[in-house]
Amino acid sequence: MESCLFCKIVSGEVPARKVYEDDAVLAFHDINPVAPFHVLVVPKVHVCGAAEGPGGEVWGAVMEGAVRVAELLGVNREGFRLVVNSGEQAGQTIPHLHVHVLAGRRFNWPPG
Ligand code: IU
Repeated sequence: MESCLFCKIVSGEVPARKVYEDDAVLAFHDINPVAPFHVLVVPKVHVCGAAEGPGGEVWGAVMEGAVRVAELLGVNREGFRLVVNSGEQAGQTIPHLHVHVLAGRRFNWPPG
């Protein structure tokens, strides 16, 4: 999708600090990290968000990518949090599906 920021990062038009890439997903450091490790995993195809019903193939790819990122960051044993914000009330600001991989500190529950 031409106007989508994350599509532009996927295509290379907008630079990002890449962590992991495969045929289906790209993972890159969040520009405004809220934890010592904060990486976004996005599907290469444009999907607006979870509410669109991405389907098992896309979900599988982004969640497997997220776990792969945790392994690559070396935080898979100590613990990490995966977050998907869906819609304005939940805090979604970029309308391209993304999983936040957060790690490196203790997280509260319930989230704010
Ligand atoms: P959200 O769940 O839609 O709120 O997450 C969007 C994230 O995208 C948020 O954490 C931003 O810091 C991040 N981000 C980015 O990494 N690069 C950018 O150029 C922009 C936002 I704009």
